[in-house]
Amino acid sequence: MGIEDRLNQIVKKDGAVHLTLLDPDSQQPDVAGNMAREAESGGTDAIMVGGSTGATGVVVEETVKAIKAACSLPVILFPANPGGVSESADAIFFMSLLNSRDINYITTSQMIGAPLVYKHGIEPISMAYIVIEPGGAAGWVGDARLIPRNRPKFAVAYALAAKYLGMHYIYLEAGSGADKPVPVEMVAAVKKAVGEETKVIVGGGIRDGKTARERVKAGADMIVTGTIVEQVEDVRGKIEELVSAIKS
Ligand code: 1GP
Repeated sequence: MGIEDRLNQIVKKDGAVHLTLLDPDSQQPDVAGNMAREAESGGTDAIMVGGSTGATGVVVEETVKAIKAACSLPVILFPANPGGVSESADAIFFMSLLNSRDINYITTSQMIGAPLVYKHGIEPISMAYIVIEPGGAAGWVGDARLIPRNRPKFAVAYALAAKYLGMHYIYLEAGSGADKPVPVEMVAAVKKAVGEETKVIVGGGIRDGKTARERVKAGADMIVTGTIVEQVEDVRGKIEELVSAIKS
């Protein structure tokens, strides 16, 4: 079974998926491996690998290899550009930053990276990336026309456009380390519009079980946490808190 089918089955069975994001630019590969092992024992469903700056080439490849050696979870690439493609990963969020002003982030990087994905046999998971205020590094680097927090309609319109273009996943991103996560009203409006089949991922600024649960209750199918995992000493305990809060 492919990774996308596996994630969708977990959504069906448990009500939601938890994804742990590790930025290869934030720690050495062996440390990332240890964090992934702890996250696995805490119950996370897969490891995402990527970052807005400094997450390219050898550093990505070595981080993916260390994670694969340390745990049995699928590794999904979350690249900012074609340099974020690693041949050792299981899958890639093959994404387009729909609200970018820069065509590089909408189709050009995808055109450059697609032959690599094909060559290495990495499973592509088609995903729309929509950046919401405050947007963080992803918003700045990706030159996003940030969706205002009080305009769920704009997020819905992008999400519907993504669905009609054939994208399977919609990622609502508030930006890594955001002081405010994506508003629950926006998550609810997007999920209502796109329906059950199109999966909604929410990330950016989620630090505790309650915040994660509120977004799952509103309709998020998958929750991404990165920064908090890098900050806590007890990675396993933090992941357990998040996972138990979102799984039914
Ligand atoms: C960033 O949405 C992810 O791309 C995760 O955000 O680092 O705030 O958990 P945090």
